[in-house]
Amino acid sequence: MATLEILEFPDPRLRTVASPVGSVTDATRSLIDDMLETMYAAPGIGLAATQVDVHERLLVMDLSDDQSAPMVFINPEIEVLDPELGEYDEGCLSVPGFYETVNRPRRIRVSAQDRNGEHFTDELEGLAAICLQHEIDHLDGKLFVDYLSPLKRTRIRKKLEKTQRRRA
Ligand code: QAP
Ligand code: CO
Repeated sequence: MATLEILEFPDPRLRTVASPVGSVTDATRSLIDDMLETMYAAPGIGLAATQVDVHERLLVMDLSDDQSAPMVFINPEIEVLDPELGEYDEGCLSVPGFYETVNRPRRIRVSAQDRNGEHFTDELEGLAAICLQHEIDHLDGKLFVDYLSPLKRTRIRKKLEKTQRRRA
C-alpha cells in the first residue's frame, strides 16, 4: 500500500470529469487500498479518485470514529429521494483548512459497484448522504467552493495559492 499525493484547489486537474470504470480488476482494488490509506492518513472521511489525479469514477468514505467502516463506490449514480435540503459545514482534503456551509438534498438512493464489481443500491441520509454527494461532485470536476460566493471562493483560492507558493 502507499499514500498518494492529494491535489489542492485551484489545481486545474481537479476540474477533470472522470470516466466510468470499465471492469473492476486487481489494479482497481490496489488503487482503492491506496486511497483508503491516503484518506486515513490525512485524516479524512471521504476521498474521490480525482483528488489523487486518477480520473476514474470511484470514491471511498469512512464515517466511523475508528477507521472501521470503509465504504467503496465504483461508478456511483444517485437519485434524490427527498428534495428537502440540509445544511452542513463541509471541508475537503483538496481545500485544507477551510470549512463552509453547503446545502444539499438530505436523502438519496445510490446505485454503484463494490470492490468485487458487484452492483448494489443503498439509501443514505445524514452525513453519509452529504459526503457521497460531495465526493461524486469531485468525479464531475466540481468542488464545494463552487457553491460559495465568488468573493469567498477567491479569498480561499488566494490563501491556498500563498501556502502552496511558500511550500514550493
Ligand atoms: C468531504 O472531507 C466532506 O480542511 C470529506 O485541514 C467533509 O474528509 C463531506 C480535512 C465534510 C461532507 C462534510 C479537511 C482534513 C478532511 C481539512 C474530508 C483539513 C484536514 C476533509
Ligand atoms: Co472533497
